[in-house]
Parts: sequence; structure tokens; C-alpha cells
Amino acid sequence: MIDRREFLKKSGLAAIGTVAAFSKSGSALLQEETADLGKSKLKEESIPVVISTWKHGIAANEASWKILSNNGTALDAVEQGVRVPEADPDVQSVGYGGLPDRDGYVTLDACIMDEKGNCGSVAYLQNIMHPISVARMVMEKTPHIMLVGDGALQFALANGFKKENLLTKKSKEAWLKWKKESNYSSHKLKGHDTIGLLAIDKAGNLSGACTTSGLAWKYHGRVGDSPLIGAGMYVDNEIGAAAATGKGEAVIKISGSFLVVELMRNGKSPQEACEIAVNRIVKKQPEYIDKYFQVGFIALDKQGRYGAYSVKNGFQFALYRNNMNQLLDSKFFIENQK
Ligand code: SD4
Repeated sequence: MIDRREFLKKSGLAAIGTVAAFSKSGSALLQEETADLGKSKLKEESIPVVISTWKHGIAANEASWKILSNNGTALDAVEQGVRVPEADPDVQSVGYGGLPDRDGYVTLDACIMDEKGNCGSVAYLQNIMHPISVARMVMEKTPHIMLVGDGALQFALANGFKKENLLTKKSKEAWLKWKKESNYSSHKLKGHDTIGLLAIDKAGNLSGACTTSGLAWKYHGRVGDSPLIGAGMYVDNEIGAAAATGKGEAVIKISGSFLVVELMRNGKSPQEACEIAVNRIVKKQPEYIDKYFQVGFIALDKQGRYGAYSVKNGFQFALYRNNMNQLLDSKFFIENQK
């Protein structure tokens, strides 16, 4: 594994080497990049909009768009959207087929939030294919926001969800291979393809959803940012919405999605807000910056303007608006070494 010094050298930051210098380079980038993406004034027909993380966002957006284009609500759209990768065994970072923790268990985290500020969440949930729908049920049928583990499972089963084996042959084989090669204590964090999906409907209301099997080979019982309202996802219908992907520990430390929304409240464009949040992580958590590290944010504001930004290159997001669904490369803070 490449250590941080090596990473800095290879990425051209060796001479800088300090946290302060990271932030300086960040603000230079910030100035450059805020000129275009997310700043342009959008026309009325830009609403509805769906934005989601990674390549599997394309199929998720399709499902969301069907609902939005039929005058459906953003809440229904975000739930139905993320159910697509949850059920897809080839998406090894969400729901069915997700890579397990280091003990071989697939444990799921998810949250959902609507335009009224209602929210629901499940964490460390096992054997349920659609944690996002359980999260929505927690929001709508209980006086609570979050259920975890066995309690979340009992709640799901009592409400008509079926218990299923989510560990596919492919994911089990990957886990067995990892177990053979990996030293249990030097556990490289892998898999940062959570789906976060944000939508604004024709009525101008925002909602968001986030769902994941979390980092592969994580400690059994570990919960990331994705089910935490304000970390993995946040919606404020007056302002905008945001979602995060990547190393959850880094996102939790800055209350990432809440931060992005608050930056928009303070006048930043969605693009600027994502960039500032990424800069905050790079500046405050340099100990995390290694070859495997990634965090990305997406944001959508009340006008349908969007933003996306990541720590490293390689982050993609799917954007559906003006009847077009596109996979786009996010701008990023720093190029990973080859
Ligand atoms: C987590 N944020 O559990 C998630 C990991 C992930 O895209 O896959 N993010 O930390």
C-alpha cells in the first residue's frame, strides 16, 4: 500500500506537504471551477431533475423519471429509483449482491427524506432486499427516525418484507478470496459505490434517498454515513438536497450532506457547495488520503441547479433533466496516482 507521503509525491503535492497547502490548492481550484457547472441559470423546463451517484444511477434515474414525468412526487421517485440497484445482483455495493463485511455478512444501511423534513432510516439491516422501503416505512409508520439491526429486521418482517439471502455466489467468492489474501488487521477499505439519489418534482418539491451495503470487508456491526440523516443525505425543501458517497467515516466527520445544504443556504451554488465540502475533508482529514480514499458529493437546489465534486478523479454521476439521462464525470480535487 502506498503511504500518504508517497501519495503526495506522486500526485504532485510533495513540495506542499501541509494541510494549509492542501486548502490553498483547493481554493484555487474552487475559483476556477465555480464559473460553469451549477452556476448557469436554468430555464423552467429544467424541472423535474434527478441526480444520482455512479453508473448505476442511470438505471435508477430512469425509474425515478417515469414517476416524475407522470406528475409523481419526488419522494416516490427517489424510493423507486434506488430500488433498482438494490435489486441488481451485479451492483456489488448496494442491496442484493452487495459485498459482505469481513465476517461474510451483507449488512445494509439506507435513509430517505421528503420535502416536509420527514425522514426514516435503517442501519445494519440484514436479509432484506429493499432497505430504502423499510426506511420509508419507519418514516411513515413509526414515531421514530432510525431502526437498526434485529429491531429493523423484525419491523420489516412485521410489515410484509420477506427474508432473503443477499449474499450472491459472486460476492461470496470475492469475500473468500479477500479472506485468503488479506491480513485481518490491515483492512483496506473497498467499494465506494453507494447510491445517493436526489430529485425535484414538477411541483418543485425535493426529496432524497441513499442506500448501500457499505464498505466491503468492514468490521461486523460497522455503520457508515449512508443511513445518517445529514451525513449520507440531507434535504431542506427551502434550499436544496445533497448526498454523499465514499468513505463514510470522512463524511460523518464533517456532517457532509448537511454541510452542503447549509452552504447553499448561505448563497453558494450546488457546485460551489460540493467543492467546499470536499475541500473541508481534504484539509481536516489528511490522514485518510491514501490510494483507496474517495469521497464524492452531489447536490441539487430548489431551482433545479446541480453540482458534483469528489476528492479524487473517477467519480461519476447520473443526471436526468430536459428528457436526457447522462452519465457525467465529476470534477475532482486531486488526481489519483496510477
Ligand atoms: C459507507 N459511504 O458505508 C458508504 C460506502 C460507499 O459510496 O459505498 N459509499 O461508508
